[in-house]
Amino acid sequence: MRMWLMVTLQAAWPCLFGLAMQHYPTTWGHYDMCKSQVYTDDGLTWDYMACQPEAADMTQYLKVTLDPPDITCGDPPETYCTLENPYMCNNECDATTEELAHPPELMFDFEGRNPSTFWQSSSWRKYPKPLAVNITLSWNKTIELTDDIVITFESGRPEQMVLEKSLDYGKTWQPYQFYATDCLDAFTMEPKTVQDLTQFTLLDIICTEDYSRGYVWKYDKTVRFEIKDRFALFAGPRLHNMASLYGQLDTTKNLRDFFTLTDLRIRLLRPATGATMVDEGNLSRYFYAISDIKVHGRCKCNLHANSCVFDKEKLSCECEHNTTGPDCGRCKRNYQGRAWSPGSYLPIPKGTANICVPNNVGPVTRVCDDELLRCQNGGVCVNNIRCQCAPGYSGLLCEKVRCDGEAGCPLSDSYQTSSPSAGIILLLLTLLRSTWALAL
Ligand SMILES: [Ca+2]
Repeated sequence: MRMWLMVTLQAAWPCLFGLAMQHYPTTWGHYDMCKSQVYTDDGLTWDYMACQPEAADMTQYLKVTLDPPDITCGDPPETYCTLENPYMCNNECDATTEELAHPPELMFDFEGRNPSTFWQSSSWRKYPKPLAVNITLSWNKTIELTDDIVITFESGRPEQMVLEKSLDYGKTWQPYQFYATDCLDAFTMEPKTVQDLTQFTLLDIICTEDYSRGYVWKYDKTVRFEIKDRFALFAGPRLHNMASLYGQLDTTKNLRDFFTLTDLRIRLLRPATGATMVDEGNLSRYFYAISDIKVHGRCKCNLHANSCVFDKEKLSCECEHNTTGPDCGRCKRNYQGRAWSPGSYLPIPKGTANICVPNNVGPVTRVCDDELLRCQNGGVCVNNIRCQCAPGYSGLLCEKVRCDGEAGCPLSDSYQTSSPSAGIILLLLTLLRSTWALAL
């Protein structure tokens, strides 16, 4: 079992947390602890707080799917030319030879070696039919982005591309950003950059020409989706005011959802051509090749877990606060004393845990006992929280005769529900509850 970010010993946390705070006072990660033990008048108890897993490289946990599935180069083997020099044709791709194969997993392996490893598509040999490729990254789990998505091309960057996301495991898709050398021509959208966005237009979907320039810019190989610039609209240019961002994330569901996804899809629509005319005599100059994709984020656990495990090829939150589910999205059985709610980032820095509480806790919800609050008509008091009524009776203290008939209850039954004895019992119950409430 591959595990990551497992719960660290509670005792070690204050020390580690203190160190982290010293060096990175304003970064993500204020919410590392879900609970801590504190001394109160009642003795040692738990103090609960909002918590979330640390951000990580999410490409370790994804499944990649290509459409069309046979679009990877090398079957049959092909030789490619460079875009810059059509006579330089020494890029060979052969799926049957390890050194010459370019499978999709090479987009997610360790980078930093030279030459880099990369996935490559087959060439645009069917021109003028479009060379369209969808690369889908699936986590089978909701995750939250914490840093820019960065796609590094080994080929020229595409002339047209769309980055999309799904929040429902690939059933529906929404665009994140459009990329083109000419936004108007490709998508009938005015070109914009992330710098054009404001706090009010942060969720706008834009088309940018920043990442699609031709081979003149061949040393600039990356295409980005700018998460940090969007955060900076609330948190300031160096993200120094994260409280402001957290406050917004807490109160604006749309904003939180914007950075949340289960799948990403890179739709490559037109490869780099470096010119307005496509050289039909040498179509092996045109293809896509990607050496690296960076997706940094964290499991979405609704602020109810500080760790996430990867087990049986699936991520899931290690839920605290009496919650359960892959995203800690509901209360555990027997902990449904109040409606489930996500944790809250506010107040800074510990947030609010909004834990799930046991069903019927405390004296306020005491329903029956063997002295003053006796169950009526042969009912039995169960754990002081409910009367188990004899057949034919219902009500809090089994004081009512059950009437199941369609014709309604006979008059005598109605009378019985308001009989003096039941009335006195209910009055006593109300009085006792008030007394308890005052005592609290
Ligand atoms: Ca690589």
